[in-house]
Amino acid sequence: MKNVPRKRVVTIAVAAVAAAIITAIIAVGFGYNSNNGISGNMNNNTLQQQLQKISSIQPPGVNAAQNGQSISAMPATVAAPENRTFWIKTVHLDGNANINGDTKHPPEPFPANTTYPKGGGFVLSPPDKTGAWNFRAFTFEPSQIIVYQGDRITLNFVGVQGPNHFIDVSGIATFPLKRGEIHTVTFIADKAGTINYTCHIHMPNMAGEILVLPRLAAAQ
Ligand SMILES: [Cu+2]
Repeated sequence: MKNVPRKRVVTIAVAAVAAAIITAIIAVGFGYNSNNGISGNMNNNTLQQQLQKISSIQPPGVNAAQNGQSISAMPATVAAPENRTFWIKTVHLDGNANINGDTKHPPEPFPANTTYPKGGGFVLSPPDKTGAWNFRAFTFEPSQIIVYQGDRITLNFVGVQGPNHFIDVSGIATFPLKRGEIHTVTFIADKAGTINYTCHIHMPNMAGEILVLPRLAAAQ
């Protein structure tokens, strides 16, 4: 020690003490993690979350995103049946035109020779005194709904456009619906496949379908 400067000895001693403290902290830390129940449960939860993610991956052909609608309501996992509620509005789309045109629109001839499917779903109104004519198409909004087998489904039919409708939910319910009314139908989608909903007085285009996907992911 004779040749070692005093300052350096102090530095080494301080470093040794610091190392001992750090070692002790690490040792206590490991002991805490391995013996503490809360810490252990958190790790198990993380593992369960990972397993749930893996089990919720859907097989090819059951990709709901390909069907375009109601995607935002799709659950992340299909492990358990859910209550699922939809609001289905009666709608008519109107194409308005004028054989003479106006300042913003070119003249449009009346399609006098076009034929449409019978059933009331398409209505062509001839030009009035001003030359204005209209083509109307009835529909539901939404016209496609996707659920999983076993889900409890609530359909609220809302009469918004068109004074009268007569709606059939295939095999489940049939009822009239006037503008301003809401008619609710509740059922369990117990079979995979499709359930059609139609309006008898605006066919063939006032029609929709509920696509009931098999609960494959939950069984695997
Ligand atoms: Cu209708």
